Amino acid sequence: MVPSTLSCAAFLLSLALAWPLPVPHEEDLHVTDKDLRLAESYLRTLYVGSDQHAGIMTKRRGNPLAAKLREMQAFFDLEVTGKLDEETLELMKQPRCGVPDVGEYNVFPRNLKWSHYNLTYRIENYTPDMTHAEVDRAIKKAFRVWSEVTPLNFTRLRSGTADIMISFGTREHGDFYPFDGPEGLLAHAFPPGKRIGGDTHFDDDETFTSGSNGYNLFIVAAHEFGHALGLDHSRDPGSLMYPVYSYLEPSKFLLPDDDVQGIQSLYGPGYRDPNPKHPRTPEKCDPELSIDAVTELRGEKLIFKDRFFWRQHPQMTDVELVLIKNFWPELPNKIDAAYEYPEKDLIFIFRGRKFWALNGYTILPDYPKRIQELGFPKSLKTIDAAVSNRVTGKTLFFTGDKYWSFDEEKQMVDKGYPRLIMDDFPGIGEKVDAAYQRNGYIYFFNGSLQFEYSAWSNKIMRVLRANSILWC
Ligand SMILES: *[C@@H]1O[C@H](CO)[C@@H](O)[C@H](O)[C@H]1NC(C)=O
Ligand SMILES: *[C@@H]1O[C@H](CO)[C@@H](O)[C@H](O)[C@H]1NC(C)=O
Ligand SMILES: *[C@@H]1O[C@H](CO)[C@@H](O)[C@H](O)[C@H]1NC(C)=O
Ligand SMILES: [Ca+2]
Ligand SMILES: [Ca+2]
Ligand SMILES: [Ca+2]
Ligand SMILES: [Zn+2]
Ligand SMILES: [Zn+2]
Repeated sequence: MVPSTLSCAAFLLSLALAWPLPVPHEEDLHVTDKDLRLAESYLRTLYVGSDQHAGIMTKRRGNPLAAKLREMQAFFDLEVTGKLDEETLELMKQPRCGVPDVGEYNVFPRNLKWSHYNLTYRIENYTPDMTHAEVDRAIKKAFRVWSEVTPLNFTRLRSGTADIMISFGTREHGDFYPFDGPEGLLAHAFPPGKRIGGDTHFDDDETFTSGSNGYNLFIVAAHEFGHALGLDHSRDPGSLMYPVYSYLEPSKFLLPDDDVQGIQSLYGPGYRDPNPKHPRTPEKCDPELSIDAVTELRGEKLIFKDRFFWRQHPQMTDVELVLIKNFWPELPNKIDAAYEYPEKDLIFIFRGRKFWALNGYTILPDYPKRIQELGFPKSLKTIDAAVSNRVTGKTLFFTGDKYWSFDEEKQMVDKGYPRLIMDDFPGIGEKVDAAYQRNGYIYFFNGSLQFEYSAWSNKIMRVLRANSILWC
């Protein structure tokens, strides 16, 4: 085994600016020396395969870093420019695991897995950040994530050598893969094998917690144990094995389907899965796809579905799938409705009786507020959809079979509302899942359908599949 390719790390704790927001006025981008050093170290640590492996035998042509950069951009579904553009740089600043992303190029053989299913682990030392009991619980729970869906069985040893030796260390800690101080690298784990195989190290210059501050030890450990059992990184942003750290409340954690498929391809299913509901990442071209909410944001479209949204750049036909929490950690995991109010460069996001006002990444102070502050009755539990009608200047709120007209200037619901959707928007159905407007048309979503409605002539122009908004 060549440990050098197996080092696992995590990167800077910037609040997950996966793809930077378009700025209202394009600013000049200056790549600083610090950025360049970050990029170089990122690519050398995480995209090791292509030159250290193949490069041993064959001299590579061209610039190996540019080739690695293209690999990285392809892995993350970024535009493959081979240049250190802003989107790429922002992604490099995200906290993430440092196990290399390029499975195809890995030095160690594919399908490396344990040959016995009764694995042992030992916690060699502790972090001062948490009590011993908290660490023990987080580790045990992280193993349970995997044992519930496989025949694997994890037994804790308190002495001697276990298959998976777990320790906390800082900087150089005995395996020639030094950690990097606070932020950056979080942890690393070695794939199955003798001696160091399976071993999992946490960077104790991080603050590990059992909550949402710092890095949640359970989440980091569950990811690392995936490597210790033989999994590579996944490109599915909803998966646990996605390289970038994102917080999920441990009590609500369900192993995503992508990870279940991965681990079961190595070890098969378990005897009994107590939580058989494994969340699937939505597929944009699923013909049955329905949508939670849509809004424009500075010319882009954001299309919300479950824990995710797709970002659609105005000039590009491909879309990027992003976790809501990676963009706005304070927002809930699923939203009901969203609309943009461009006059103030704000978007409003609704979930249940609460709503948030956002300016780019920033949630305005004093939010969330309650929807009744907008003038809605106390009995109203949710907003289904919201859209700012550029033709009338009014914002429309849909809920059940009714809708309200809202005056942004006066911050008041207009008189005479709610009215029936059916009476004023005939043909679009008796409910609205999501709505947005563009060029004088309002697009209403109902299940897997989308109605293009002319706000000028008050009639349906076209009926489309909901997923045509994603270029399907
Ligand atoms: C695991 O199972 C193997 C074979 O069944 C056995 O030889 C070994 O002692 C077991 N190890 C532990 C730690 O239970
Ligand atoms: C797991 O291992 C423990 C201890 O060796 C044993 O008591 C238990 O029955 C095993 N469970 C399974 C599902 O193999
Ligand atoms: C809207 O969706 C509901 C079910 O989700 C369906 O019963 C209804 O017919 C749809 N309306 C239209 C106009 O397609
Ligand atoms: Ca080991
Ligand atoms: Ca670190
Ligand atoms: Ca909705
Ligand atoms: Zn990893
Ligand atoms: Zn280590």
